[in-house]
Amino acid sequence: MEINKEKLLEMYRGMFVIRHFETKTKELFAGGKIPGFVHLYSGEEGVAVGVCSALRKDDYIGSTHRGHGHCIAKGGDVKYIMAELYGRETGCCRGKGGSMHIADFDVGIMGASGIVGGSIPLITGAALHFKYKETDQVAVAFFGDGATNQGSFHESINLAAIWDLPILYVCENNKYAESTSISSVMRVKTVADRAEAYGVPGITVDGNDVVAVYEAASDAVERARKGKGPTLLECETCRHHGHFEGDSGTYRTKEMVEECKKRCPIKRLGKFLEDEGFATKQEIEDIEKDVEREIAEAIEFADKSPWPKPEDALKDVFVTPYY
Ligand SMILES: Cc1ncc(C[n+]2csc(CCOP(=O)(O)OP(=O)(O)O)c2C)c(N)n1
Ligand SMILES: [Mg+2]
Repeated sequence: MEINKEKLLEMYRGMFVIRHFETKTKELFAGGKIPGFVHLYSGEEGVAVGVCSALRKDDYIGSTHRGHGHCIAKGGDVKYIMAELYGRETGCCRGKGGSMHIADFDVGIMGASGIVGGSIPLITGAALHFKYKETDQVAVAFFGDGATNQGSFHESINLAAIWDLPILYVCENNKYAESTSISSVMRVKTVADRAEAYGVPGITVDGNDVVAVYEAASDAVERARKGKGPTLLECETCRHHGHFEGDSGTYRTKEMVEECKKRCPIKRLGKFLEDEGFATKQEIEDIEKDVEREIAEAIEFADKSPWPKPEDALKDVFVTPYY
């Protein structure tokens, strides 16, 4: 597949935006600026950016509790996402969703979910809608290795298989569900092996190689758009931080985390860009500086934004007052 300089630099920028957003989120959470819970995506950027780079704006994704990266890669504005993390009225869900519940229909983010495996049936429903309406849009379900032991995953992929729905099931296999190693809760060797049971293609790629993810996702997207049905795409990756901020991380040795950091998808693409003459060190630094400025503006925007009004607490939420 032809991949040009522009696309490569766009993917570098996309991954760096996520990394810098997460680095700042870590600091802001520790400083008490962000309430609730955060699950950082650092280390896994190659998956979100590789997959979303193969999508159109009108395609839709379903995301997870570790969803900042997916939403940014799909085109979510970092200003509104940061404001959402802050719980402010200007957030993309008016401050009512927070870190784990980001949605923005304008750019095809159907929604993230704090329920493991929760968004898989929802985005499968979007794929059914695309088929029914005969649009050529594609849906993507992002989920972790742990979610592949949820019934919602198995039921959804089976329905998508028999109905040939235009969807990609993208498993981010970071080898852990909280502190549980995937090898202790799955008898088959790879998550992709599970595809055979549903009669769909199952592919495993190095999730820290953004170009490999992009190429595999592009093939699966083309298949889906042509009405040939779903693909299960397993992306092997690892997270740089704990499961959530505050996790003591005792189930991984320091060496394992160091090893993971060496596999950084951003450093890897940066080296490739320089080695292959796609970009100079200076061009890469310029991109990084520009991103740092963009994130600083997003933080300032969130910090200065108003809190939601108490009288709006029941607006835009699925609730029937019983008083
Ligand atoms: C239905 C459900 N069960 C349990 C939890 C608690 N929980 C939150 S994240 C998580 C692990 C998910 O692991 P995985 O799907 O591999 O995603 P990762 O965190 O590794 O990205 C669990 C068990 C939950 N949120 N929802
Ligand atoms: Mg996992």
